[in-house]
Amino acid sequence: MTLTPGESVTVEATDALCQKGWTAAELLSSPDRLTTPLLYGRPATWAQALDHVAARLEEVRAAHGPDGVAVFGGGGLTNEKAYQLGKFARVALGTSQIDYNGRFCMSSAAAASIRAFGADRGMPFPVTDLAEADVVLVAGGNPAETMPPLVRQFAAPALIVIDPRRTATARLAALHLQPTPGTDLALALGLLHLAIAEDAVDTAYIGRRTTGFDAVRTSVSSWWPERVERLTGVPVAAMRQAVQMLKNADKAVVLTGRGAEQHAKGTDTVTAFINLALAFGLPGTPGSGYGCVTGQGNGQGGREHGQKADQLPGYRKIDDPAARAHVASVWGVDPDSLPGPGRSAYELLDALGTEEGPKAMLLFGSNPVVSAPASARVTERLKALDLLVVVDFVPSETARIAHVVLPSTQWAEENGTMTNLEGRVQLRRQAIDPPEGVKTDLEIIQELARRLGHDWPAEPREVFDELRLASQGGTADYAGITYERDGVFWPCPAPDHPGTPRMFLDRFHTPDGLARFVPVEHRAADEEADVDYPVYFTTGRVLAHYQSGAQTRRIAPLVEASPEPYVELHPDLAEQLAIAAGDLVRVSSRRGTVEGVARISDAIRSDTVFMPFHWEGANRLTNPALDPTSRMPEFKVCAVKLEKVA
Ligand SMILES: Nc1nc2c(c(=O)[nH]1)N[C@H]1C(S)=C(S)[C@@H](COP(=O)(O)OP(=O)(O)OC[C@H]3O[C@@H](n4cnc5c(=O)[nH]c(N)nc54)[C@H](O)[C@@H]3O)O[C@H]1N2
Ligand SMILES: Nc1nc2c(c(=O)[nH]1)N[C@H]1C(S)=C(S)[C@@H](COP(=O)(O)OP(=O)(O)OC[C@H]3O[C@@H](n4cnc5c(=O)[nH]c(N)nc54)[C@H](O)[C@@H]3O)O[C@H]1N2
Ligand SMILES: [Mo]
Repeated sequence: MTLTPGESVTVEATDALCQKGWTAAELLSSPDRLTTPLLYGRPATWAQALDHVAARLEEVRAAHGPDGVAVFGGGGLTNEKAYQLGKFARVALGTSQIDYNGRFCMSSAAAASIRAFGADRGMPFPVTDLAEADVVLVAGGNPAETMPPLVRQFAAPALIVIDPRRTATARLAALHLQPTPGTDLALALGLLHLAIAEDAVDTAYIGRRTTGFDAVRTSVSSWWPERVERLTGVPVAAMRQAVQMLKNADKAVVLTGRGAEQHAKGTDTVTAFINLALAFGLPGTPGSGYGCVTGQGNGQGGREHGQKADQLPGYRKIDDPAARAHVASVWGVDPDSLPGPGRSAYELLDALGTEEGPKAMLLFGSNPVVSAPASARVTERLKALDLLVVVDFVPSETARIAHVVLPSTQWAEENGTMTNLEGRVQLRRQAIDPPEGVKTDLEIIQELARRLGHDWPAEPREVFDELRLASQGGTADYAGITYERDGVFWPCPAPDHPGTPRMFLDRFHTPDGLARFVPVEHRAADEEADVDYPVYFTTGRVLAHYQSGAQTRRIAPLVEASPEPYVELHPDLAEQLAIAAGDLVRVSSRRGTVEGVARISDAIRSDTVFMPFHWEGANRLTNPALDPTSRMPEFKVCAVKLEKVA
């Protein structure tokens, strides 16, 4: 069967997609598969490539110090790889300069959850709870296209979807709120204002389980519905309906996706939605809650084991002396030798090759030439490096500009664990033999570490057992999880502990056990539409394409894939600009220009255009302005102008 993106995404169709029963070999086959190391574009032996990399790393370290070398990871890596990469950076290289693409993914939601609950586990309850809820509010997520199996949980609850586009998910909704990109924070403040005004909040829960409500109540008092309507474009009646739905629900869930999170005020926006959820008494209540719909194969586990500049394994903070002492003891090093925190992902990429910045970088599991904001600038920085080493299984756009490319195995060719969006640790077993000539990421790290004087295992189970020790006593405690105990929810501190499907039932992860209301203020997008760049630009995903691999990783033949990049715009805007469906359109921002084919649709606001980010180009336009807390770039809103290409 074939699915068409948009209307036809239904529970039945996504079930069929999930149950199609493709073999791993069918899913993995790629004509572009890399099977030989490449040294300056030429095939080389593994010994030549690894010796060269190790020697160059030593040179850079000698000339510029340990921070001269950077490491960049990804949320697609297994837990074992993410852990070993963090250890490799801190111990073998001694560098503080490590970060990963999760910074571009859900870091705002993680920061907001930690601020409110003292801990972040994406969805702190099983996804099956969603099916039991009466109402699910989805702010800035399009799971019908990005998480099709989740749609099965949406059959019963009434959905409220907040998205500037009437997406496949919005079409399943009882209520669709369609704000201008970048205005969700005002919308959430307005919803809370209304909930308080209409006496819809759960005062007993607020008194028993939270602190800080009074300051939040005061902070939303000036966010009258009419003011919010003017700012967001969402009618007052629709806001009232949303509040009524939440008020009447016995069980309700608030979810955020990248649409609400990928903003220079993403942390505060998610905080405003968490405040709303707390006001209705949802977090830590069985069957209800707040959750972030985490992306990537291991988006959850990827953030827990120390790939992030400010973190150590167990979701520990690198500037916490007790955390440093524990992890250093597992690693057999002096706590004072652990470097960091270092730069965040975009700040790291933007510093590459500069006087103060790293001169060499090892990259595992990301393709920043396509996926980083202001990508033309980032590409220049990558090209300015003395040494760029990319480990991948296909020649990504970033691999194509690397000095050294090391070919690795991919998922079904190796064992490893992944932690899913609800915090369950799952063993992904090897299903097929890798092609001749490739090594696993763990073997590559082992070989490089050996050349730098360390003898480390490359067997996933051995690495996992060390990770268990390193995580022991941390927030994400894996100590009791083993390769034999598949599907356990963390925290799980001991082998006889059942794991924790629902967090926060008795207390939140804060010193006093209470959740914190945090007052936040709305502000405009970093770059507002103006006379020169009069249209809002937003980006995201479509069902048929996966991440930065529009060319190499489409899920065709399952779904109808677009052969070329496109721009979605409203008929009114198209008419004003004399653009017809199928015309080639040039879209420009202050940072660059991209071309795409016009798709005209009344599903999008007339002040906004949308472009999938799967193709190289959309990110030439995006704004790298960063959230002050999470350091998340403003992927979801900037200002552009459009013209038809003659
Ligand atoms: N098919 C497919 N599935 C995927 C992926 C993929 O590439 N392809 N990637 C995976 C990954 S890594 C992730 S992180 C998840 C992401 O999953 P989602 O968060 O669902 O994905 P996005 O399409 O990035 O953004 C969701 C929606 O945000 C809307 N949006 C844009 N700007 C705003 C705004 O200012 N406010 C609001 N409220 N909404 C806005 C967009 O119109 C879009 O429909 O998907 C995962 N699943
Ligand atoms: N404009 C805009 N930009 C965005 C987004 C957006 O919504 N809009 N979304 C952001 C988000 S949420 C994300 S997650 C990022 C994603 O963007 P990237 O960080 O670039 O991630 P991928 O496109 O998944 O690329 C992963 C690369 O690693 C390789 N790879 C996969 N698994 C492994 C492995 O196990 N080992 C090794 N060595 N390599 C592996 C793949 O072949 C691929 O080349 O993009 C971000 N950029
Ligand atoms: Mo992501």
